[in-house]
Amino acid sequence: DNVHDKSRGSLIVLEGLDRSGKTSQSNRLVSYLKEKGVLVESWRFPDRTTSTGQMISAYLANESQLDDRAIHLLFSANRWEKRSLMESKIMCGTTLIVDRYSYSGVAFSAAKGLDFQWCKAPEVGLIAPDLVIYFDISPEKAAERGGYGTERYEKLEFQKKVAEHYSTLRDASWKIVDACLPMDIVEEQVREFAMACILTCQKGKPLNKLWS
Ligand code: Z5A
Repeated sequence: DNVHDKSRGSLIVLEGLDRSGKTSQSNRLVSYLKEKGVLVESWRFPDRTTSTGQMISAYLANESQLDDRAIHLLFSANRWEKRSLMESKIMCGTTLIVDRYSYSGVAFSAAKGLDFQWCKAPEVGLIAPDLVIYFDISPEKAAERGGYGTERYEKLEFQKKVAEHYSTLRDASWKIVDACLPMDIVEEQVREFAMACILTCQKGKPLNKLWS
């Protein structure tokens, strides 16, 4: 009985344009939660360590070419192959802080011109995040941050389209942070959103499925 009584962890997803600060804030949040005694792990998609992840990584680095739909499905498969592990960790009480998830999958592929609903379809049934934090920054401001590297999607015009698709995906449950504020202020807001979410999940909020 004790096993079933144990409260679950949360699935917290960070989304935003390239250079919006997700990686920095994910690291800060995970350290903070660890200090608070929360069981927590830092995750990111794509997970470049698996075999699908290696194909994705080569594609992003422009070392391989793939059909737009094929790469879309690889990104999705890269999440599906982690689904059951994510579920068991969450149900055993671990909170996952995840840098990018299905919303990136849809926003980036739709920005290439693929049909929006077609892009959502393979994501349906994955674990729904308990909280999505969106790091809001204009594509121009993001591009100013150290400039873009050589990865495939790091181009201003493309990031503008990605931003449009993110606004279509956004719903009332998303927490939006102004990613142009000083990092310490962003960090403070992210902590508050995360702590509130973790408490709600501990109190028994059910784990849902995405877009179903
Ligand atoms: N992709 C996809 O197509 N389909 C999918 O399903 C998924 C992803 C999951 C993976 O990139 C690419 O794959 C991505 C989407 C696509 N392509 N793009 N673009 P990734 O995850 O490997 O890389 P990234 O997410 O784009 O990470 P990034 O470039 O490292 O950005 P970030 O994590 O958001 O930002 P950061 O590294 O924390 O910060 C960037 C810089 O800004 C850094 O110098 C910071 O010190 C600075 N910074 C951060 N916050 C601030 C504030 N508040 N003020 C000033 N400066 C700041």
